[in-house]
Amino acid sequence: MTYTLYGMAGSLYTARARSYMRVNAVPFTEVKAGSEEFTGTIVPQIRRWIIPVVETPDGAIIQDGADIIDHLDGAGFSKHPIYPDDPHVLAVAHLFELFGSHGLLRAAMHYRWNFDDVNLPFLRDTFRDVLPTGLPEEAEEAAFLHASGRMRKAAQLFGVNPDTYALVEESYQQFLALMERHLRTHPFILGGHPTIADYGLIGAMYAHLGRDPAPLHLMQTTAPSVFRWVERMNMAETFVDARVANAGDALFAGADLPGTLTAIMEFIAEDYLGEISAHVEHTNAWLGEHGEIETGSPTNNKSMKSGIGLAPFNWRGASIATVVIPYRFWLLQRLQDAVERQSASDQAAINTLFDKHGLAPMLSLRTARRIERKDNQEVWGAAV
Ligand SMILES: N[C@@H](CCC(=O)N[C@@H](CS)C(=O)NCC(=O)O)C(=O)O
Repeated sequence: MTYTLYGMAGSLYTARARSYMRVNAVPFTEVKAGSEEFTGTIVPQIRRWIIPVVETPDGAIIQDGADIIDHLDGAGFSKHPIYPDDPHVLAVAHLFELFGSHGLLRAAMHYRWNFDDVNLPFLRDTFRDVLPTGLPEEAEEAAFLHASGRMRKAAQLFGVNPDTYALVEESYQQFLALMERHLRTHPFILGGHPTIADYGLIGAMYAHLGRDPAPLHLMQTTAPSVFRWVERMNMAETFVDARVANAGDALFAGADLPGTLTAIMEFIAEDYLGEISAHVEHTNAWLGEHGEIETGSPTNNKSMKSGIGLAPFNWRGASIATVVIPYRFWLLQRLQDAVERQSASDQAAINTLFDKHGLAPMLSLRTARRIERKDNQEVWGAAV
């Protein structure tokens, strides 16, 4: 009954799936993505090099963090519901899933790749996970330079460049301070147990920002409660902390959410709404020029590649352009679909809640075609 997780210790999206598997005590073996098993057997089946991939005990193969978590949730592993029952809190959970898995990329990439004096020896070792085993030293160094060079380029595609370094640090340190304030009294983002909100955030907060030496130091010295949450998100044991014990297992409910949480929602509005809006606008213009795309055809998008180009927008006073990743629209749809399933009065209440915190457009921004997932890939859906 053992699962196999193919991934890498320093991979953001592997961290999301691994966190669910650890917290919920899923029996699994982790196999590095540089292994012959992964490149020779798994990659040909999913037709692209991408991690994480999970192989189930009966041989099914699943790529994508959200799909892996949903599959394991469906198999009954979740110790607590990972989708909140309360309609308001469910919508907020989806918001954090989207922001968590894509809104922290600038911080993650900056704090990994622009602190070479502190980070580089550690990264060189961590990247051995994606290299074939037993390479001679020189070949290993060449392969590391190649892989890290790709990632340094990817950082630029996410908007990290010398002109934005200071802004990226300002933004992340604000976020960290808000998270610290919240997690000082609440064990998880939405209350007493982890949900898709935590699993969305843990990718960047563990793999890069809670593991690479420079940002780990920042987290431990300025946000100790966030660091403890990162630890909790990587263990199966229940940990009772006197400071947060009163919370019990329950999640928040209703529209009256703690101020420490709504402050983070307002941060997301300020920091991320402009970017996702620009991406939707860019995509709709691009789709207008590409009427030939057939329904069901792959978006051919790897997260690090500029599948459908760069979208310009203003971020904290700077003009930047970032790579448009269709997968984000799939997560945005999950939020909107979850809201649309609610009663008319709950939908109105969620709108009011999102509007109050500057997030109303998150519920209405739509690409002209849906993104679907088929055979472990993102594909274009029908026009909406
Ligand atoms: N939507 C996917 C994204 C996975 C992803 O982008 N993984 C990165 C590593 S963290 C990757 O494999 N990139 C391909 C590459 O570097 O070529 C998921 O959430 O699982």
